[in-house]
Amino acid sequence: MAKAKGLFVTFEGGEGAGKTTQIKLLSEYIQSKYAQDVVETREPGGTPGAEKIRNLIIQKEGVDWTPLSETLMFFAARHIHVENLIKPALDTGKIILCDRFTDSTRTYQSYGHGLDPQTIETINDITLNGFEPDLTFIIDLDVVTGLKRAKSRLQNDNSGEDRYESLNVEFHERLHKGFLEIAENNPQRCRVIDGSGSIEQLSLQIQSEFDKLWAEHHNG
Ligand code: T5A
Repeated sequence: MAKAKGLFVTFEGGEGAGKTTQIKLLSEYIQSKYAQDVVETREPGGTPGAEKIRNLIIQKEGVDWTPLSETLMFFAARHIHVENLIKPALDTGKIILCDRFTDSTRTYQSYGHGLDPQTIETINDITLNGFEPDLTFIIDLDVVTGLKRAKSRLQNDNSGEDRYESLNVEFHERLHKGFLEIAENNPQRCRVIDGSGSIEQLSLQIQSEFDKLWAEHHNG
């Protein structure tokens, strides 16, 4: 596969880990240090069609989704997002910073809801044909602190998105284990960042890892 001109960086982790906060800070850093166009986006969502699917999945309580039907919807949204926004932006040299991607489906739908991991990889192959991020930050934070932070954030917005935050602590512990296993199995792509530090401490580590990726991309 030909190397894309831009860079695709994803942020993963449990609820309230600090992904959104760190995307904003890295975006500012890249624009000021490298004078580069940055696209901040999220999953599920990122394009009008994918945002409609987000509303379906996240905001509707009490519907009869199964783990497989939910997974198909996440991948339907992801296919639109990749084809209509991410790949065209990469082709024009932009840096994409994306809040969640396929690793969230691997953790939430498989470790969390019990779908066979091979089913997810098969759907991933059909939908994305091997397309993966250049770099993934996994922000690692203990579940109780993350849920507390997510709750306080939800009290200050009106998104109405609390479906996953409301699931039990054991569910979130399985996600936590899942993210760490993904990082262990993909050391080239994934960097685990300790989410218990201050916003500034995390941001400096993330900047330093991004600088290494930038140097490899331009010199290698
Ligand atoms: N989902 C998603 C799936 O099940 N499968 C999939 O395939 C995909 C793609 C939506 C939901 O969909 C599920 C997973 C999710 O449940 P989301 O919109 O990303 O995903 O929702 P959340 O992960 O819930 O997003 P949050 O906003 O809650 O978490 P963030 O973005 O990680 O955290 P952030 O930056 O908003 O910070 C939360 C609060 O903590 C503070 C912030 O100021 C904020 O108030 N904070 C810190 N405080 C102290 N120290 C730090 N270092 C801090 N960093 C941030």
